[in-house]
Amino acid sequence: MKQYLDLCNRVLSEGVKKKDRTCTGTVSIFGYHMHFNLKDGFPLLTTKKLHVKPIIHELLWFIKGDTNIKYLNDHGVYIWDKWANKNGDLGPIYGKQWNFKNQLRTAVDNIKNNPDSRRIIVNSWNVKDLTSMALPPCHVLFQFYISNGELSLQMYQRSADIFLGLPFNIASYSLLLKMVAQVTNLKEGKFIHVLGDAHIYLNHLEQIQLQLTRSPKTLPIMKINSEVKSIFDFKYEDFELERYTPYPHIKGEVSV
Ligand code: DHF
Ligand code: TMP
Repeated sequence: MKQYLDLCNRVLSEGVKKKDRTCTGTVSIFGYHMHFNLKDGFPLLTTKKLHVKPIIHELLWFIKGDTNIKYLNDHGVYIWDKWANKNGDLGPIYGKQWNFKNQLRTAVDNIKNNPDSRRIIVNSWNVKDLTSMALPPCHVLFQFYISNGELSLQMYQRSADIFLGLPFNIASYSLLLKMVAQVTNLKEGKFIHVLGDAHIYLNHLEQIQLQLTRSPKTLPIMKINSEVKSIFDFKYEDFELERYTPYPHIKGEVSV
């Protein structure tokens, strides 16, 4: 996870101060990419402790097409509460879009049946729905690529909260890659993460500095139940994280 610390250093040294929608203010750069080879372990940040429970539940919630926080809350996950309306709805965000016209199912089918296709894409930036979403998609689009029996995934993120959201996003898409590789009988390749506006909120600077004093530890291993054969059949109990020995958690306020 040296790449994450490299990004933090880059933003601190070359970033420009920008006002932002939430009025917190950020330091930001535009355009950055990271490569995570899943053979090196599961890219879960070690320079602060992360909980995998919200990461796993959020991903299962996207896959099943749900956009109401009730499922998350019922499983003790509260990361989306601040953006939901009084009925718990978030509008047609990721879950709705991944399943719109069966985008995700079609992507998995194409990986199996047409692996050289250059069109294996799932796109959440549905222009007609943007104004009804609680937040327009941050992770906008992802594409799969297959070579030498290995599956890779590249994702474009238009806006990245480097301290809070980004570590979740890295783990979430790496997990999605592992799940899709398993159900398509492919080896796990790389997760490639492309960032647009990559920013550190001004009220996260101390937390980032603290992480920069910590040297990354060996990555953990994420085991998933090898019996599961459809991307739509995974359950929380199918995941097991091993050998995760991070530095302690660091709190930070989320800008709404
Ligand atoms: N807005 C902003 N400003 N930043 C975000 O990262 C963000 N992320 C959203 C929605 N809106 C956002 C969805 N994802 C947390 C993590 C991811 C997330 C929302 C919130 C969060 O609060 N993480 C805390 C506690 C997590 C836990 O419950 O374990 C953390 O310390 O990582
Ligand atoms: P924006 O819509 O004005 O860009 O604000 C969204 C904020 O949320 C921005 O700081 C990026 C952050 N974010 C992530 O970093 N990852 C996520 O998965 C989500 C949903 C949001």
